[in-house]
Amino acid sequence: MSTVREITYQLLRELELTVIFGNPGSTELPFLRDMPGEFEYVLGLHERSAAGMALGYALGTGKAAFVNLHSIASAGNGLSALVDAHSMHVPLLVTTGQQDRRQILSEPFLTSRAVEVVRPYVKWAYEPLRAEDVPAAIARGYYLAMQPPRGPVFISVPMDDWTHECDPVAARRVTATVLPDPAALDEVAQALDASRNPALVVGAQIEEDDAWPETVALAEHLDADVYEQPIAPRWSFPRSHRLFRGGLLPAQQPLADQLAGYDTVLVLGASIFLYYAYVPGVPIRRGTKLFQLTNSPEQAAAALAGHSIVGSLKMAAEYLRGHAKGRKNQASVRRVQPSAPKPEHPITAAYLFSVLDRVMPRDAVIAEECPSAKGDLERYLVSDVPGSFYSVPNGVLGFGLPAAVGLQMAHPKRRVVCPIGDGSLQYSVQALWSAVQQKAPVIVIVLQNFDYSALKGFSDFTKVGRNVHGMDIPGIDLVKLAQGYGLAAQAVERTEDLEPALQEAFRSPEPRLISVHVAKGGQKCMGMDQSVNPPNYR
Ligand SMILES: Cc1ncc(C[n+]2csc(CCOP(=O)(O)OP(=O)(O)O)c2C)c(N)n1
Repeated sequence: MSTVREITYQLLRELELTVIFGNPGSTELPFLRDMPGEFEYVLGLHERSAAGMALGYALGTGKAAFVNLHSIASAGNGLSALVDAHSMHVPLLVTTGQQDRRQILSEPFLTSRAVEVVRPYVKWAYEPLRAEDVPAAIARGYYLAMQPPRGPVFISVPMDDWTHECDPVAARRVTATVLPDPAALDEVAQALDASRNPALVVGAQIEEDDAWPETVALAEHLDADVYEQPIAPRWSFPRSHRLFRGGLLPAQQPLADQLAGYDTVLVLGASIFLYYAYVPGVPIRRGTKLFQLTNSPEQAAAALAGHSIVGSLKMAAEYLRGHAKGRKNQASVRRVQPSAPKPEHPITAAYLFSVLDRVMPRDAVIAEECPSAKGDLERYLVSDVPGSFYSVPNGVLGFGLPAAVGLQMAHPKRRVVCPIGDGSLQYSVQALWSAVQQKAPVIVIVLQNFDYSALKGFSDFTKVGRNVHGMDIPGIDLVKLAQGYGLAAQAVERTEDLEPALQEAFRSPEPRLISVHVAKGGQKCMGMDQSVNPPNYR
């Protein structure tokens, strides 16, 4: 008979989970020993980086990624990556070691209560009751993780389980497409037929459900203006398209104002709505018909207004195009192109992104984490290719760099660029080392402004004032830091050095860090200024 360990590797092979992201400890060694040749172990020097690279890899491949962390020690350190996977619908199969069952009652060294700790942020958290159940639990976790909305699952495995004997577990096929209710879609089609001026709001689930072509076709069929969900984790519509109108603001009244001119609004694959600053109002102007198509029953239940239909975005968009009347000859206004920013000293984020847009390949992949420069990035980077933009919609820093490395591993033929703040870089800085070890040629562009500009901006926005400690981060030599991890790195101070530095990075087949001294972030808070009537926390 085979052991739990052998059966598990066989199952992982069948599920094509042959890349293992992790950071090892003693409780995982009985599993990790003598790893079969076709498996690859990707070491992260901190669990936020290990699980974060898995997150990027899963986003890039569109499949589940396997993670092996170390008892509660690692589950704690990696938790913020699980939170990201939860809010971004990313299928991660996370396993951790646990102490030996035979002595666990006495709570020895490394006893883990990780299952209880991670539970709110995973679809399933489990420690099998019998060693023999471990492979079947991993299989069950995999099918659940891949079921829309996708997400992380967590399985804790006592270290003595791997040597037990157990029966084989064959991989099964479990479908993952849920058809939306056609009768409910007919109602949407009727509302669209009766509409004078409909708008679409596009969300990340369009990419999750592989629905770019169907969404573009629907928008063109309806000749509807298209907005992007607030704080978009993915771009899911061509940004240079004539119907694209830009992003929605993440606050109640300003967002309702943006959509006030439309009589019918169709949200495709996003929540209704993701807010940040508290600016009370209404979710949508009274009289506007609001519909949500979502792959998430939770988001359907949580919507503040409108009718929600649960199911595949691909199916829904296709159905609506077939059943709603087409609209033609509407005078669609082209999106106003932002003016070219001037070269200034220090370099502005706007200038940096306008140059990057000129230099980068059109199919470049962006993993973004530059809080106060996000607005400039959205304005100046243009991409019309699916799978090109990733960001976190939950405010948890530490996502960008490891996600970029994982994305680069998943996309050997595309170039991944990681524009990241000098503060944000520090939350998972060890991923620089993994980029070198994995030969993943990520281009890390650090916006070094020596402070937490986004927090200063928020303080101004909400009248908290500037008398707050812990807002400055002077004295970090990012070039030396990167070189210490084995990365080629350079600093850019002058505008005229920026373009050559970027060009050289794209020419080089290796990972590289460019630290650009940029001006401190602006006064806006996620695109909002005082005109939106922000909350006053003074
Ligand atoms: C893990 C985590 N810790 C702290 C914060 C709070 N926070 C939000 S923005 C920010 C500043 C980030 O600095 P940087 O990356 O340099 O970007 P900048 O604000 O300068 O644009 C901080 C600390 C957070 N969102 N996540």
